[in-house]
Amino acid sequence: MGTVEPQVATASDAQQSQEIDGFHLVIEALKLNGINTIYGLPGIPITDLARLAQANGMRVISFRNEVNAGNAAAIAGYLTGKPGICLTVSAPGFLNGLVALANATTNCWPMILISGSSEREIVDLQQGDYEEMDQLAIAKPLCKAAFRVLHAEDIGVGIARAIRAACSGRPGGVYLDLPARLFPQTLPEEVGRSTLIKVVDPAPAQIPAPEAVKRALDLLKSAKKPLIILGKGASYARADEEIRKLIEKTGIPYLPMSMAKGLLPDVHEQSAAAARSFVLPNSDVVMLIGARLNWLLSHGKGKTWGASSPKEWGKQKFIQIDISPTEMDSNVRIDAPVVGDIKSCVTELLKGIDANWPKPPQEWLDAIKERKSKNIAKMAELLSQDPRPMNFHSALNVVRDIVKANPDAIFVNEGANALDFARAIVDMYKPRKRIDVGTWGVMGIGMGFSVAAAVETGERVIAVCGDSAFGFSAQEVETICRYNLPVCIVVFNNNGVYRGTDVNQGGGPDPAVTAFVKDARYEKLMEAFGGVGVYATTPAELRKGMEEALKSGKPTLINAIIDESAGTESGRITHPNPPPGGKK
Ligand code: ADP
Ligand code: TPW
Repeated sequence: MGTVEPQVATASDAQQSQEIDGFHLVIEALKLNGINTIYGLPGIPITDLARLAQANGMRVISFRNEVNAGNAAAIAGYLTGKPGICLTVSAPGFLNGLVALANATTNCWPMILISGSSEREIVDLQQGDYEEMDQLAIAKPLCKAAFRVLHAEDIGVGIARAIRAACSGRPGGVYLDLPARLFPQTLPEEVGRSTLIKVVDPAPAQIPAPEAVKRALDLLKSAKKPLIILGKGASYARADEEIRKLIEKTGIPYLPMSMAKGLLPDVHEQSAAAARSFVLPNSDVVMLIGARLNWLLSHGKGKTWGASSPKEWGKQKFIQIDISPTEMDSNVRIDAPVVGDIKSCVTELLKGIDANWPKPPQEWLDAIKERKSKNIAKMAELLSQDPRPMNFHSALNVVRDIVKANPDAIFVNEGANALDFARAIVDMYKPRKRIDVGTWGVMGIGMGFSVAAAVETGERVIAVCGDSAFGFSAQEVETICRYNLPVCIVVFNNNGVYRGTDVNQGGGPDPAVTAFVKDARYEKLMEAFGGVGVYATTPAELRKGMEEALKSGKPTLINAIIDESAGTESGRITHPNPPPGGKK
């Protein structure tokens, strides 16, 4: 391998002489592996790769900024289980895409960032090539794996390795560096095609050890106050039926993490979501399925878990099902680790759960039920109010109804208050329908996720975004219009980050750091590109706008005017901004 000299040839020369070039080998290698969509942004040296991909039947979605193309690829990976592809130009385009690649890796989603790059000889001697950058070295620490292909005959291996690295074990982001000089290299057509690899079983099942399964079952059976927590790894694993059976056969209450909402319908009677702050500190045995004990679960200790001092840590016993063995004991002791893929693990657990399985003590179930009813009644009271201007609750009450009436639609959600309240208020009814800011709480996923959700699923998309969050990817409204995607964006406009009421504490003429232009007309952005813009100041206007958008499938942006004083700092996050003055 590695002996073919680079040739100076164009794509069309190669075809005439029964040769195949690097461009076509990359495209054929992707297609051979069932990858038919590329999210990217063209430019040197990958413009022709994108053109030829389109010419050869791939769907190529061109964005206005690579960050959004990258986010689209990342969520395409989550939604399909196949790596989402993002294609970028060298250096600056690559760096934009890298943000999303790092985010995909953090969230355990399969994605491949393919970037063109400058010539190795010049980059390594730092002689100042066009968009020079040692991209492979920069990508490596930020993703799961990184590869470079220098010779056309290695393209098949490069893409196969990238697919395997992205999908197998704990999924993640992979960087694939394709220098400009690779693309025009040619090989005899037959030789070239023979080097391509169709990856067999890219995400092999990982069966858990029988003793690990037994340990977990024994512990679960002994519980007096058991709880199951479902994370987005459980949604990703597509073990929907097995998980439903596990929950219903054991009768154990469960909590869905944000993107696991809908894995079972949120209205399921065993859902303890409305009693979260009761079940976490009071449970005795907790089974985590595809959820990490990171900040989103307060690291499994502290006040949230009823264990304020280190002495009390481990008050709960934990069972954890995860494909990554090193996830175990990352925050607190895991008493029964079950390492394997979720489908295999839950299937094995189900074998030990028969009709004689003891239901959780009624006292525990009643206590949860009581808490739930109280909190649901409190929420219903808030949702029934109809203030002017709208607040988060009255606007989300409309969104909640619309999502209920359109359970197949994908719900994209970002912001602080717009996120936290929507998570609590908007019920999901089917698996993998809610996609949001994920593990990092990253703003700016809105439009990239919306585009990919529409492209990959063919369903309607509802995106509820805070006005700050929306601004990060707002330029992709043009992309949504260009591809005529059925996306209904609802911007919760409260004139700023968190809220719009802050004032400059120095008293100068500049606005406060969190304040935006008052009463900005975001809907005109959509109208500028031929979509439908709606200005909504009442729930009735919001409802009408959303209903029409879902009916017509036309790109729509609803500027929903929210009371600028309604939001709280950082939403309801458990990690507030550190306060000034050294106070704890
Ligand atoms: P959440 O944010 O919803 O709590 P996390 O992203 O923290 O979820 O956790 C997802 C976990 O799921 C990761 O630890 C990952 O290793 C695991 N995971 C992903 N896919 C699978 C799978 N197919 N089988 C087992 N574990 C998986
Ligand atoms: C990439 C920090 C967290 S939440 C937020 C920012 C800027 C915006 C909140 O205001 P928004 O929502 O969207 O108007 P709402 O409903 O509260 O009014 N940069 C990145 N990610 C994060 N998380 C931030 C900054 C942040």
